[in-house]
Amino acid sequence: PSSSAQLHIDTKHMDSLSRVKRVSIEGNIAVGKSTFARLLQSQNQDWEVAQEPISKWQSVESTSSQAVGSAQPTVSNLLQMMYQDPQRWSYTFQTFSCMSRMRTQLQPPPARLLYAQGTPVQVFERSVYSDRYIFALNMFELGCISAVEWAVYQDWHSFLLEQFGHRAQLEGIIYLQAPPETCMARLRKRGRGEERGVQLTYLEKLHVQHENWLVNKSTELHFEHLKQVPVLTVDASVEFERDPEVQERLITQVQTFFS
Ligand code: DCP
Repeated sequence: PSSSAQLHIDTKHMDSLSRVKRVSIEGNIAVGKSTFARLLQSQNQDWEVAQEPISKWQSVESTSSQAVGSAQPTVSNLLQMMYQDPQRWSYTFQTFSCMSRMRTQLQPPPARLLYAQGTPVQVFERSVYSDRYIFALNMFELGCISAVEWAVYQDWHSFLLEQFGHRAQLEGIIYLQAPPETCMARLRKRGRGEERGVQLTYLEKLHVQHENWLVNKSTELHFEHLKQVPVLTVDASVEFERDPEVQERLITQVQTFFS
């Protein structure tokens, strides 16, 4: 194609790209983010969920310095290592999880969203913001991330988002709110091995972090646009997985908010 035709196609492509809204689902561990995301996608063909890259954190490949070039790489479960020895592994885990999330959040939306009839929405389970303002901050406050590690984390996090953040900005946040006790019951029920040692006090701390950021707005945020992002708080204490009536109510709430 001639360069003017190419330019025309590129401009059209850019227009479709900028129509895609980016929304993240936030909430405590095991509150039901994945279920809710799947529900949204199944009810609306213009919505597409990007999965949380948790399987990558469960199998990190490495090679020991003595075995370079010869032995098979070792596969480590970094999520488990973090829960078993948080002082040693929290910084490493938070670095890795945020990097893998950054990759996910920077990926262009799938082609089918570019041709959506209505408003296309790309849905993320969590974001580079909850990584920092919920989990990493929490680990720092618990003393599992040292002051130096926290300074280093914040430095690269701010730098990367200043450089690439415009491509990862959110147009909305859905906060699934539920009492920590409810999340604890759901966590026990699903029985993810790595989370066996998680205590209620930990979920209570994470709950306060969510409330401070998304409800009380008392968390110090370092990105201007993030302070303006609209937040929809959804009551996720009701069991919505098998109740079509509750599902319909929640979906209507979300669709009204983002229309
Ligand atoms: N995690 C963490 N630090 C992060 C992100 C996640 O320690 N920055 C941990 C907490 C959980 C696991 O990773 O053990 C996955 O957490 P999520 O709450 O993101 O995902 P769930 O699968 O628990 O969500 P849901 O059950 O709501 O779908």
